[in-house]
Amino acid sequence: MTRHGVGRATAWITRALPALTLVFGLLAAGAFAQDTPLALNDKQYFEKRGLDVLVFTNEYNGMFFDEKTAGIELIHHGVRTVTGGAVRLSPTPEQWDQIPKVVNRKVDPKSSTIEVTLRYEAFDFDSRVEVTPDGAGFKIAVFLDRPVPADLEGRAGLNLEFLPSRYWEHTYLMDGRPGIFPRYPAGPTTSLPPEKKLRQFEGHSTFDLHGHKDYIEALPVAAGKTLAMAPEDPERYVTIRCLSGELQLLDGRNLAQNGWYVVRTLLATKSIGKVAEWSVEPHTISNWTRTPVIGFSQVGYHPSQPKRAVMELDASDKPLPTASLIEIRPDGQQIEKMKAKVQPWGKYLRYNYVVADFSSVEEPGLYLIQYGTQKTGSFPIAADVYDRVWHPTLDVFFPVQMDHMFVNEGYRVWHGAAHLDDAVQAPLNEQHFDGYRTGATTNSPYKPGERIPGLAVGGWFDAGDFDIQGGSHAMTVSSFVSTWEAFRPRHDQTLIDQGLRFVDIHRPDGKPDVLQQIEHGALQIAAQYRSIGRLVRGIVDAELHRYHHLGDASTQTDNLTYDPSLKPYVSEGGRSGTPDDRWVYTDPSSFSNYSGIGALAAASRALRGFNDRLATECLALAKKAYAEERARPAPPAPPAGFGAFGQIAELAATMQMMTATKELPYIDRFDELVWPALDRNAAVTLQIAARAIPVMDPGYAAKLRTYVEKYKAELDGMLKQNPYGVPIGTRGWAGNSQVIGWATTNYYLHQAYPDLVGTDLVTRGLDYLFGTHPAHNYSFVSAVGNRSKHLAYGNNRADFAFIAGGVVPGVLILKPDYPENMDDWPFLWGENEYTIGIGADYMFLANAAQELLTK
Ligand SMILES: [Ca+2]
Ligand SMILES: [Ca+2]
Ligand SMILES: [Ca+2]
Repeated sequence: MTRHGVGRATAWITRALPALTLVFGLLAAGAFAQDTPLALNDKQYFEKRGLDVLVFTNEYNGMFFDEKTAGIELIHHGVRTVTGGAVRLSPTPEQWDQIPKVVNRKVDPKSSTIEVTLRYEAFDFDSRVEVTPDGAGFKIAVFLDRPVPADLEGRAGLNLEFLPSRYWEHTYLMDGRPGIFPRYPAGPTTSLPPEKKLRQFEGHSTFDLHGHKDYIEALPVAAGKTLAMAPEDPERYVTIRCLSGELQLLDGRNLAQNGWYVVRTLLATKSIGKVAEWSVEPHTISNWTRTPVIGFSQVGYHPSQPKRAVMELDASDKPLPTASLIEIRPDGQQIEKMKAKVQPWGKYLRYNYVVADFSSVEEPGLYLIQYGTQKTGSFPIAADVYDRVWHPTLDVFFPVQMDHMFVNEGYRVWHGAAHLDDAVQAPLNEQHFDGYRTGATTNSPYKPGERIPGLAVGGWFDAGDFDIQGGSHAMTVSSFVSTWEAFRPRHDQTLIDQGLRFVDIHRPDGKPDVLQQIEHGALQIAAQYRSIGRLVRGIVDAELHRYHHLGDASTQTDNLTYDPSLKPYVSEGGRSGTPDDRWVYTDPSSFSNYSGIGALAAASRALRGFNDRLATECLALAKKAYAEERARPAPPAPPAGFGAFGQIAELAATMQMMTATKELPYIDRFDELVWPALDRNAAVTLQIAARAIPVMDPGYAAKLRTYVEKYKAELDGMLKQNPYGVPIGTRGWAGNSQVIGWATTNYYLHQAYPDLVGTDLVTRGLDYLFGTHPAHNYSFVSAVGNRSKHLAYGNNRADFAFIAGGVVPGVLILKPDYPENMDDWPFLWGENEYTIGIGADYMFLANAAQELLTK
């Protein structure tokens, strides 16, 4: 129904006025809401046409706390508009507020009930939440065996959270009293004394005391017994009736930009049994069918490459027999260029998929795809479609991520020179909120709290936050070097002046930008090895209220060296009494050290002839650290979360060392490590193994071939698992990075074994990234392709904006079967957060595809 197949309610409304009028007519006649009850399906959620009710099919996971993907949730006319249904302890819970643990989940098909027992360990507080179909909707009831603990009286409530972007520009009725959902948070809030504050994660606080010790809570925007949300919009209309007590409507964005609208009822106190109950009726449109998503590459296609459109269809949609490729002529005429037979693919997750293949059309021009009455946006077929697709990543995304620099673009300053007060040794036995941790020793020559010299140089903000993360930083440097060595892009659109800490976007300075970025990364890693002798785990804010910073990076700390003899928020002589200098988390693991060594060795090669002094120092630091690491008796295991790469970190470092030096001891060590690594996990090892071919003796490639043959055989099975023919991950962070890594491995294997691995296994990774994927068809690279991620979790997410060239994680598969990438709400990091590693890897893949298709 929408022009581009992106099923958004607002688009639906503006573009489907006649249909809407018809629906309102039906509504007035009372025939609008279906009376069909919800049914419990075999995937353990409640279902009817236009509505799914999930009850803790997804749980709060301890990793990043409240990710807005857990609890009672609604998928309403195809969109997950509701999350977080649970007993919660604050009116509008923040990310780091306490989350309940699911201690029991009971699905009873006989009574059609799902019941979960939730526990707050810190308060020894258990509650049971029961969801049962009721009329056209469902009931939620909360039961207690013991009364609400005294500390939580008037605080524990039944909460349900509604996605602001789907409800703003909409209205509500509370007991018949009309209101407009606040477009921007406008209170009300109240300040409360700190002793009333419930402990947040590990005792950290999201509130910047700044000498003011109170914290804030949201107060209701409206209160009453019955809330009709968006009664004007048949896709979003939900009625909630409170069967005891009072309903409150609150706006969580008053506390945190990623807050949602919350509907809440306080639990009855000093009693047991049923302490809260709602009747919830999400309205459904009769025979509603989700608009098909036509997946295609928003960037377009090289004439010689396969051109597959993948259509994602509602389970009750009937596939059409054909789809058309329409050519758009210079005179504006649209002419059917080809009619393709629509091939059924089958079911994947919750949708049906069909495929239309337009590969035979090779004539350059502008095209669109028509499926039924639905037309996609237009896209080119041309030999140069990949020429510039990586430029925004290098021209804009990476400059914006540059730490310790002032970054300008035209009339706009992205941020001032940040973190000039870096950095001090982190304390012992510290659990940080961004996953960092220290143990009983500092693993460095420095005492806790002591200044580590020389770190206010180079480096990139890791992601949508502002920390320098050692591991991803090292991989980014290595990835840039791969791009430089394989493709030598002399692209220069950025001025980077390290002496003045000044960056100007779109202003060439005569130096290749890739080399300048390698230099910027190497400056930080070399500084770490110079001062500490190894790669750090991270350099990050000590306090949560600073870490969650959004805005100009240079205002995150005061850029002044901490001096404990001064009072907080007082500065004097370039020193400050505010303890905001960032902490350095060191890392004793071999994995980490080898990652840093590999990056230094790689940088030393690329920087030779560009910055000889730094190149020489990088290689010397790498050699010294490599020798020390090899001499360690029993290196500790890689930290959790680094998966298979932990096992091959030494292999990767050794590959970089032997490529840099061509010295026999490194080559021998590589030969010793590579075969057992291939036997253990060929999929993660093959890329490094293939890259070593030019350095190894001629027999090496022949021996490696058997592993490639085996990989290819396994690949053929894997490619049948979904209609896109790429590996789609199912973890809590979406899998674009794995898709890029997989396609890049295929590029290296194609170089050495073209008879085994074809070029389509490389370009398909980009097709996926550029729009041929589930959920919607935006390109996952902001500002690349006709339509792309225009909202994402960059450090400007509070502005509902994007950073050109940033690459997002992509489609998250929410259990059990819902592929999601929110396109109107930037705050789900697992779907929308840019990171530096994926950006650099994407640049490599884009260059690789261009090379393959033009040679
Ligand atoms: Ca981070
Ligand atoms: Ca430049
Ligand atoms: Ca400071």
